[in-house]
Amino acid sequence: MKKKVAFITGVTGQDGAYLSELLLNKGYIVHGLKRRSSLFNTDRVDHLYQDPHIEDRNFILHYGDMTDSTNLIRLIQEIQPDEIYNLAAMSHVQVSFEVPEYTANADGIGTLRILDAVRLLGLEKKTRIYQASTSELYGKVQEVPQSETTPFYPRSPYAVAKMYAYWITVNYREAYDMYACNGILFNHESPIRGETFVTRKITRAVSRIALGIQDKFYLGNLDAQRDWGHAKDYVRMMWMILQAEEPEDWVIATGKTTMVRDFVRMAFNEVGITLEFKGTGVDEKAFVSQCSNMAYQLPMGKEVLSVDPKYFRPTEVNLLIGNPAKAKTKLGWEATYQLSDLVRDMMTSDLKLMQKEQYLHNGGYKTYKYFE
Ligand code: NDP
Ligand code: GDR
Repeated sequence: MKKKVAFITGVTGQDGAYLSELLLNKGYIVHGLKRRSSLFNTDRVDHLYQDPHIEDRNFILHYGDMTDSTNLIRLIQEIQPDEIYNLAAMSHVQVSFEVPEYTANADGIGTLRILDAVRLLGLEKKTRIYQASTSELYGKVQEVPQSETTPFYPRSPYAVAKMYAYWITVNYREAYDMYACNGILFNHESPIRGETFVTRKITRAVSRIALGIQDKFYLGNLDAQRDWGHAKDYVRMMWMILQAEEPEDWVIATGKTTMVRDFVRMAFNEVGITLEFKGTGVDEKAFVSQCSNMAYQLPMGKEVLSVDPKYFRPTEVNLLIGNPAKAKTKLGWEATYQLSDLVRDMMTSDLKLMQKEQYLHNGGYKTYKYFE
């Protein structure tokens, strides 16, 4: 039987890496779009890499960029994909306030470039398209929990760009009868989550603090509430969306929400450290109140976390909680990871990574890597 061919933009990102693994295991040929950068940026997919001299490769990377139409058209023409997963994006909400125009170009118009390439090449009936939409579309709370029918109120240049991408996907589906779908995914994390998203920033910092190679760390809004799932569960649903009979839009979430502050508590609990939070708003801090694991003993009362207003966003999304009922009833999708499993997975991985750093640190090498 002829192998299915998928094209993944954003293949070097968190979701791109997990989705590539999933599709390769299902027997697909996977083509991925990677950006040229001055250093290798393929860490997350290096384990899938195949020497270009091998015949019949099933994992092939191509240089390209979401801001370059001719490149996208040429690649789609060459690859003739059965499925396109458009995951590429400038995906950091806070950074989008600093690079709004680029974000609109890559995340918004970039999606149009993919849809239009498929149309121009006459692949409307062959190629199915998945668009990585986001719970950030809901923004300012209109309704909880948020479902496919909840009105949008985007609160950042990122969310506004993704709103354009959402609607242009719907429009191309309706105007040209294309199989194009939005997955409205709530936050999903993993051990390979980008280092500046809040969960990974927390699990890295907690690991370093527990191992004695960092003193404390800083966060912004500790009251924000997010519906956090595991990326492995969510990429499975991306594939399921493109196998459904009809093209539709889907909310993917766990249906539970947690405050940033409680994610911090859970991460410290993984190393047997209990925290006490004192103060409010910009004056809030967290101190060690108990250490129950002999391997990670910190002085009682040690300050390990402070709020730094530089991480506050000009407009914030305070509460996200999704209703995945449609995905469950129509496609049988359910999250298999609880938040506690996710935190454990991330902490186990970051503790291992940071032990390497600790080794270098103890050997007198400077290991501090700048991260926001
Ligand atoms: P990441 O930030 O980990 O990955 C983004 C990917 O997009 C990277 O491969 C990046 O390349 C690539 N990229 C960025 N800009 C361009 C560009 N101009 N041209 C080509 N490639 C580009 O994101 P995630 O894997 O977490 O998310 C995947 C998608 O899902 C994104 O669109 C995101 O906005 C969306 N999303 C994510 C959610 C989440 O919680 N993770 C929730 C809802 C939606 P490089 O490695 O070179 O930077
Ligand atoms: P989000 O994720 O903005 O929801 O977007 P992020 O992890 O960046 O923030 C979540 C919440 O934590 C608060 N916060 C901090 N965030 C960061 N990054 N750094 C901090 O120091 C910090 N302190 C508190 C934030 O204010 C926010 O409320 C993610 C991205 O993956 C998007 O691409 C995706 O679309 C959405 O999830 C769903």
